[in-house]
Amino acid sequence: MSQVHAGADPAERPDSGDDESTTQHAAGDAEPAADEATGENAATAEDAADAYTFDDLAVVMGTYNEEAAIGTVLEDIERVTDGRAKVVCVDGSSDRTPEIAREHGATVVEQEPQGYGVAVREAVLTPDRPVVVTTDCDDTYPMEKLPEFLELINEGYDVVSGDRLYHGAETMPGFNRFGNKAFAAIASVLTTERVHDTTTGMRAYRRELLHDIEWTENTGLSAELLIRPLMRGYEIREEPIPYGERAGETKLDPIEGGAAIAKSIVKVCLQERFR
Ligand SMILES: Nc1nc2c(ncn2[C@@H]2O[C@H](COP(=O)(O)OP(=O)(O)O)[C@@H](O)[C@H]2O)c(=O)[nH]1
Ligand SMILES: [Mg+2]
Repeated sequence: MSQVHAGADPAERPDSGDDESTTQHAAGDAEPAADEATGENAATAEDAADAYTFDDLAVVMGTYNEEAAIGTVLEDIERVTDGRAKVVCVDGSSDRTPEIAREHGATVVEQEPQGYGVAVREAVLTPDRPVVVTTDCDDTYPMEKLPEFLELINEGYDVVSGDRLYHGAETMPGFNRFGNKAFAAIASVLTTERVHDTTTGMRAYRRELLHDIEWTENTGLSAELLIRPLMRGYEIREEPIPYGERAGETKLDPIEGGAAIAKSIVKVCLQERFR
């Protein structure tokens, strides 16, 4: 069984009431994941030569009428990665979003708007780079964390998942915050691993994993992208991230979307359990 590794001391977690509620952080368990506390298995100088750089990184996103945010998001990626990350936008917009994306050198895949997961599945499968990072195109996710996400992949993790709830996610609408905590609780019970944020839009993945697993969910794709690898024994790391104020309007209806996500979590967990 794989373990979810916490990116910060679980004891310091603001919402941690007791030991049971904390993310496990196992020392000396199966390589290749390094243990942050001890530095065990940390990359050696020899490994560093094979380490992935920004030239191996793609940052991908679904974009749907995000002209209020896309300029900032793409500039942040460019600045943080020295313009070396490949950017893929799967776009269903009727505004200037795709033009702005092209002006910034992004690859734009045009697609009728069919929901979050249809776009993001296409986005994660498009680039031929070995490390793929997802983000929303709404300026809520910290592109400044890209170097750390890449570093954690270099340490051996298969998935690095940005945990918005660790720092409180004050900018998230209260209903969504409640829902996200509930999703994490349900997923933790069904996977028997403590996870803290199942619907985050910011994660890094090894490319092979994205192609080795069949993805079936739409609104629930983000949860699926965490749960299937977790239940198949991949090494997962949850890394605390700040979560910003959204630029532009949300594209997901909280009630309809929330119900779809809950359904996806139960379905995917049961499928993985009995596969
Ligand atoms: N291409 C495409 N992108 C979408 C669609 N639905 C949502 N998105 C994008 O997916 C990302 C997540 O949506 P968002 O509104 O931020 O959801 P929230 O974070 O739950 O509020 C954003 O970048 C949206 O533009 C869609 O149907 N097609
Ligand atoms: Mg968003």
